[in-house]
Amino acid sequence: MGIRGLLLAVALLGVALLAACSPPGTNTEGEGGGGGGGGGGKEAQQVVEETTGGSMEQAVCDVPPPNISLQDAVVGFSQSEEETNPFRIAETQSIRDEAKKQDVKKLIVTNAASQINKQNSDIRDMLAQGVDILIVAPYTADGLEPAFQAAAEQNVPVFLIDREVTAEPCENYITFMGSNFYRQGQQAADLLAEATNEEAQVAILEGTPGASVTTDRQNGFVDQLDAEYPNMEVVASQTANFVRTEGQTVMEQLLQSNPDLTAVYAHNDEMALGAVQAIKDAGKTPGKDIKIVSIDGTKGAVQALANGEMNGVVESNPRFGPLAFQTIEQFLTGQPIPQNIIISDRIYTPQNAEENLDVAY
Ligand code: GZL
Repeated sequence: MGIRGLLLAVALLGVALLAACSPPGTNTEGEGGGGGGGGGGKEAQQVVEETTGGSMEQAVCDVPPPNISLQDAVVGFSQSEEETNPFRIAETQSIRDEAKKQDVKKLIVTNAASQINKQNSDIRDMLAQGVDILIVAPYTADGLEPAFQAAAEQNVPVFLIDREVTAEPCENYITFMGSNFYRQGQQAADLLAEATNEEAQVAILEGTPGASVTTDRQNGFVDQLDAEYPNMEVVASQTANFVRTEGQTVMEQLLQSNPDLTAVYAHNDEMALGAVQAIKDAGKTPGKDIKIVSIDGTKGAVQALANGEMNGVVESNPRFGPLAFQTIEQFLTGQPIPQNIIISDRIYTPQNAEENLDVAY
């Protein structure tokens, strides 16, 4: 193994270890502020599970870091969706908390309100304000190319969190940090199989069309049903855009058009909680008449799971602050950065929900 390979190995170990045992201060109780971002100490932190970038040569983008320290840097964070979803609240809070902890010179935060064109203009505005580094939570897999190009022209490195993009790494971004969404879909299928004794008429509430997380959570779930559960049938699948009110409205419609529905898989907790309300309004008992599984790990969903109104939740941990800034620090000090840094997520079950409520967000 050459020196570059050794450097990469050391860097990867650093990312894994530091993310796994980030100082508790980042999410210490009470620092959550804003109603989100709180939750537990170290056990709430993200844990890096795997890093991929192919061979050593592919793993290292040949992009020279700006000659600046985090403490002298202006960092821009481009958030994608409104902060009504606890995932978004916790994600932004984690970035704010860690920027403060790392004594970053200045943090600018924008919110694209679920509009890809606004996210492009948000990023351009931050570039015009002279940001040195960008952290971006992409709204959709396509559409941010103009912003990436503008950043590259100004030699501003981009770090992706939370959702992937189709644009190539290196010329557009240094690395992607996030969950394995396909596996989350598979895990949701296993949880729903457990709750329905592997026999169900399933409705799916899908996330935002065109987002990598939607595609992967859908494919993971459907592929797992096809591979393992022949008596579980998807009878309806419709987007509700990750929004609770839309989840409720779509669920109302699906209940009317599919009276034999026995199970729901929601791509996120917000839509699942909307479905819970719709099922109640229809005079049925959520968690019993109709089993419900979703993804995120918000306090609302984990509480519903503890109450028996839901049947399983796969975590998608939004607390990217420690990992994002640790990775940026490594980049600024010339260490090789893997092109994909994948975090692991826990599984909430009816048996462990109550005891894990403090980790939910
Ligand atoms: C996952 C993130 C998803 C959440 C949803 O990383 O992109 O978007 O699971 C959110 O709650 O809308």
